Amino acid sequence: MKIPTSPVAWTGIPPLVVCLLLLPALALAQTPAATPDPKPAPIDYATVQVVSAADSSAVVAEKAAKVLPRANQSAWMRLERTFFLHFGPNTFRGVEWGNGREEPAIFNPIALDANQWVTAMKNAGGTLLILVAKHHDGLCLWPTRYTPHSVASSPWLGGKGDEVRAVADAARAQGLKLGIYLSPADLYQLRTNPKNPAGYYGNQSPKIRSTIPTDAAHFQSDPSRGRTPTPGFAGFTYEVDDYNRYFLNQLYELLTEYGPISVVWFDGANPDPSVKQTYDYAAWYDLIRHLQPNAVISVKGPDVRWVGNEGGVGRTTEWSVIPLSQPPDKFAWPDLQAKDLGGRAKLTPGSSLWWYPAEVNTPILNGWFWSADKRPKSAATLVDYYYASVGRNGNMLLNLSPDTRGLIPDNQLAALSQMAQVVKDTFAQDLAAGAQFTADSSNPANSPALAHDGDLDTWWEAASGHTSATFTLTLPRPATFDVVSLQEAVDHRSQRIESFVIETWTGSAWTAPDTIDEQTTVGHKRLLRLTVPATTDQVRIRITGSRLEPTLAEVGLFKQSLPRAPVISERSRDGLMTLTHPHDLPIVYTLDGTAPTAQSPVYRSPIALPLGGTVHAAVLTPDGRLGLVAIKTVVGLAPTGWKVVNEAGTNAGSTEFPATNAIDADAWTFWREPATTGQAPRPRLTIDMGSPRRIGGFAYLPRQDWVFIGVVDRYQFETSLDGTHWTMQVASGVFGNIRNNPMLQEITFAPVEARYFRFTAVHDVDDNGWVGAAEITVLPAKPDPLR
Ligand code: FUL
Repeated sequence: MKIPTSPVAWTGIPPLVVCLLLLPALALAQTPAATPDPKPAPIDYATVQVVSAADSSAVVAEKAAKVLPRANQSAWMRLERTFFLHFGPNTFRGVEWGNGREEPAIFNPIALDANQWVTAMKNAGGTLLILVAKHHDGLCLWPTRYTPHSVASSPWLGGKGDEVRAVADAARAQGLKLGIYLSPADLYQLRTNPKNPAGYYGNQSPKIRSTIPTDAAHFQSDPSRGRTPTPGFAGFTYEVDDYNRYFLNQLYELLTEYGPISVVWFDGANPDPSVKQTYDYAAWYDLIRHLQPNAVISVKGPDVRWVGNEGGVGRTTEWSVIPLSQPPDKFAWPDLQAKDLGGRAKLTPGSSLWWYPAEVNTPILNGWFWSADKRPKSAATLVDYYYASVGRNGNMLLNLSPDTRGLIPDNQLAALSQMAQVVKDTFAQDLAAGAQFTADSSNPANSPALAHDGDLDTWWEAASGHTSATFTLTLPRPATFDVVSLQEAVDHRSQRIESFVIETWTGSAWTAPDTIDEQTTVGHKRLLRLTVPATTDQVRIRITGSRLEPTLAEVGLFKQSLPRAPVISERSRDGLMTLTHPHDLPIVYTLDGTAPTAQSPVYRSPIALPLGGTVHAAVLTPDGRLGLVAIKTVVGLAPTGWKVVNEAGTNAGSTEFPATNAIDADAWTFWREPATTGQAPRPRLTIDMGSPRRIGGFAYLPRQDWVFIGVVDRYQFETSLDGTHWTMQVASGVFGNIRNNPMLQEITFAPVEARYFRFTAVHDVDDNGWVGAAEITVLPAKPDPLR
C-alpha cells in the first residue's frame, strides 16, 4: 500500500502519468446515466471507455473505436522488433529454472561481451533489448546493495562485473533501447531456502513505512532511514513488507542508475508457489511511473499484454482494445489466453475497454537459457515468427541465449542474420510506390494518398458514416507481390477494421488470392502473405466490417525475397517423413546436418528416420536459387510396433484419451488420466518396445494445444529388460518452465539396455487434476567412443 502522500520530492509529473493516475476519473466520466438520454452525449476519444448495460450495439462499437493508446504504448508499438536476453546461473547448470540454492561462484563467463549481444540484435533490425537482471533463482546480475547474492560475489571480473551496466553502455552506444526483466518470484529469498534462512520472500513480515531507496544498513532495523537518492531522482515512501521493500529497492537501483529504461517486464511465473508472497504491484507501478515515466510495464502490468504462448504466434485476429472485467486500476493483469479477446461478443456491459497490445515472446532455442543440447530455430521458422508477431499486430520479442563463455554462439547468430536478411530484402522495395490510391469514399481531410506517405500520423479515412469501404491501388505497371502490409491510424483513431478482403484485377475481373492468414483485424501492422505470388496492376482492399469509419495509415506491397521453406511433416509411427511445398518446385534435402545445395538429393519419396535425426530441406527455383531452408529435428526412437503393456490410473483402458495416444507419433492426440495426490499411487504407463534397445534418455511431449490440463511437471522414469525387474533411471525430475513453454522435454541418463520403460506422472502443473502426454519416447544412447 502506498502511503497517500506524494513522493518525497517529485516535480514535473508528465501528462502520461497524470493520465494514468486519473484513470478512475476517466472511467467514471464514461458511465452513462441510468435513463438513456434521447440525445446521448458524444463519445470522446479516451484511454478507457466503460461499456454500460444501456449502450446500444452501435454505442459499444463506437466506444471500442475510440479507445486510444497511451503515449508510452504508441512509442513501444513502433519498435516492432525487440529482443530478450536470458543469461545467468541457469546457463551454467543447463537448466531452465534454478532453485535459489546456486552458489554465485557458478557464474563465471570468461568472455562475456555485451557488445557482441547488442551488435547481433542491432544487425537483426532490433530496436530494444530486454535484459534479465534477475531470474527466478534470485542471483542479481548487477552489484545490488541489498543482498550479497549477486555478481559481486561471483568470480566474474573478480567480483567487479556489472552485467546491467555492460549491456546499458553497449545498448546506448549502438542506439538500442533498454528494458529490464526483474523476476518477482525469487527462490533465493524464499523463506524455506536452506541457503538463505533469513530470506524475505513469504516471511510474513509486517508492512511498515519504508523509504525507497532504503539505507541498506538499516533495511531491517529502521527502513524509514533512506539513503541519498540517485542525483536527479526523488525518494519515495511506501508501506510494505520486507520482500516488497527489497524488490522496490532493486527496482530503484535499476531505474535510476542505468539511463533511460523503456520496458519493465514482470513475469507471472513462479516455480515454487508453495510459499505465499503478495506483490505490492500498486507500489511497484507507482515507483516506475515516477522514475521512468516513458517505460511500458509489460505482462504483469497495464501496458503490454503477453500474447498467451511462448511459441512465437500471435492470433490471426488480434485486438489491441481489450475489455477488462474491472477498471484498469483494479485489474490484476492475468494471462489472457483465449482465442477471441476483443471481438464484439466480448464487449459486455461493465467491461472497461483498454488499449492493451500484444507482445509475442519466444526463445531462439527450444528454451530460454543456453545449454549444449538446445538447438536454434531455423531462419525459416524465425521468418514465420516475424510474420506471426509483427505481422499480426504484436511486437516480436525474440530471446537470444549466450553460452557459458558469455557469447551468443555462432549457430544462433547464423539463423538470426539469415532471418534478418530475408526480412530486409523482402521489405526493401515497396511495389506500391508510384501507384495511384483511390477509395470509394474519403473524409475530406484524409485523402487516400495519405496511406502511402511514410507517416503513421497521417491517414486515409472513409467518409463519415461509412463502416465499409473499397480502397484501390492502381500500379503504374503490373507487379508481382506476395505480401500485403496494412496499418491503421491506431494512435489517432484506435483499432477499427474487423474484416477485409484483398483482391487483384485479372484484366477482366476481381479475384481474391489465397492468403495464409484470415483477413480480419489490422491494428498497428498486418502483414498478409499470399499462398502463391500474384501479378497484377490493380489491387484493392475491400473493408467489409469496421467499428467506425475505417482508416489506413500505410499500405504496401512486397515480394518475399526467398521462396518459403517446404513443409517437413511429423515423423510417422513407421519413422517416415514427407516434404511438401505449394509451388510444386523440386525440393532438395540433407540428413547430415549440413545446409542443402542445388546438388543435394531431390526429394522423391518419404525419408526414414527411425532413430531420430535432422532434415534440412529447401525448394530449388527454376533459376537455380535455393529457397528458405526448413529444418526439423526429430528426437528419439520411432514407436514402430510399440505396445502399452500397462496403464495404471483410475481411467485405465478409457477410449477417450487412451494410453496408445502417447506412442502414436501424433503430437495432436494425447493420453490423459486423473492426477493423484498424497499417498495414492501415481498414474503410470508401461511400454514394451518389442526388443532390447540401448537407450540414454527419454523425451516427453506435453499436449500441444496450449491447454494445460494434463501437463506433467514432475515425473519418474524407469527401465527394464524383462518387464519385471525395474531400474530407476530418474528418481524424480522436474520439467522446468513447462507451464509457460510446453515444448518437448529431453532428459538424458547413463546408457542402459532396456526393452520396457515406464513413465510415472508424479505431479501436474497448476494442480489441475489431470496428467497426460502427447508423446513419450526414448533417446538412443550416443555411440560409446571406447567401444
Ligand atoms: C517465463 C519464465 O519462467 C521463463 O524462464 C522465461 O523467463 C520467460 C520469458 O518467462 O515465464
